[in-house]
Amino acid sequence: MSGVSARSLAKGSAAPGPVPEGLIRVYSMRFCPFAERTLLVLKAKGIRHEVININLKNKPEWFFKKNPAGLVPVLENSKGQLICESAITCEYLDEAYPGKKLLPGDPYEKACQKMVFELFSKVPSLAITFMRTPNKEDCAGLKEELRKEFSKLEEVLTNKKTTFFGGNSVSMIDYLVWPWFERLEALELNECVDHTPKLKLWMAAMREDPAVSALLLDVKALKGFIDLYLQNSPEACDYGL
Ligand SMILES: N[C@@H](CCC(=O)N[C@@H](CS)C(=O)NCC(=O)O)C(=O)O
Repeated sequence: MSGVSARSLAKGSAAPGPVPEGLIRVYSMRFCPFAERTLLVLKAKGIRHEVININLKNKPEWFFKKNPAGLVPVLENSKGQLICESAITCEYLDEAYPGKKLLPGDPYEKACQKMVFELFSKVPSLAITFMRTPNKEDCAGLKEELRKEFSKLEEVLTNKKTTFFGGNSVSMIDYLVWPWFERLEALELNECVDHTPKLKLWMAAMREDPAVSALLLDVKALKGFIDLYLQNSPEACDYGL
C-alpha cells in the first residue's frame, strides 16, 4: 500500500492509520504533476516516506478530512499534521528535514526562484486546457501561448548562463517546474520547445538527475491514463497496474 506504484484507494476503503514515527506520508496519484513535485523533493532529500495513492475519480470519503479541497498532494506527519498545496509541501520538506537544502538560504536567490516560479505559473493551466481539447487541430493558439511562456523561461537561462534555473546544480525551482516538461512528450507538445534550445538542454540535464530519473513516468502509461481520465473512468488512476 505504500509505494509510488501502489493501487489507489477509492470510496469505501478504510482510512489509513496514524503515520508511524520517523516516517512522513504523502497522499498522491501516480500521474499527478503536482504530487510529483512533492515526490521529487522527498527523493532528492532522501526522506523516509510512504505513498498512499488516491483514486481521484472515486475519492475515499475520509480523504476530505486530509484535504477538504479533495486535491493531492497532501503530506501527513506522525504528529497528524497535514500540509497541502504542492509548492507548500516542498518548502515544508526542505525546511523540516536536514540534508541537502533545495531552496537557497540567500534571500535574493530565494526571491529569484520565486520569480521564475511566477514566470512558469501559466503553464499548468495551458497544459490542462490542451489536454482537455478533443480536437488538437483547434490548439494552434494554445501551442503559441505555451511557446510564449517557454520563451520567458529560455530568457532566464540565457541571462543566468547556467544549466539549471537556480545555478549549475538542480534546486527547488527545477523540481517545481519539471513535471510539466516531462509530460510534453505524452501530450505531443515537444514541438513547443523547438525554439528554446536552452530549455531543451535543461530538460536533457534534468533527466540525468537521480530523483528525476527514479520517478520518470512511462510515456505510454501516461497516455493511457490521460485517455481514461478524460473519459472520467474510475480506472484512470490505476492505469497499467
Ligand atoms: N494547487 C494544487 C493543485 C493540485 C491538483 O490539482 N491536483 C489534482 C491532480 S493532478 C487533483 O487532486 N485533482 C482532483 C480533483 O480535481 O478533484 C497543488 O499545487 O497542490
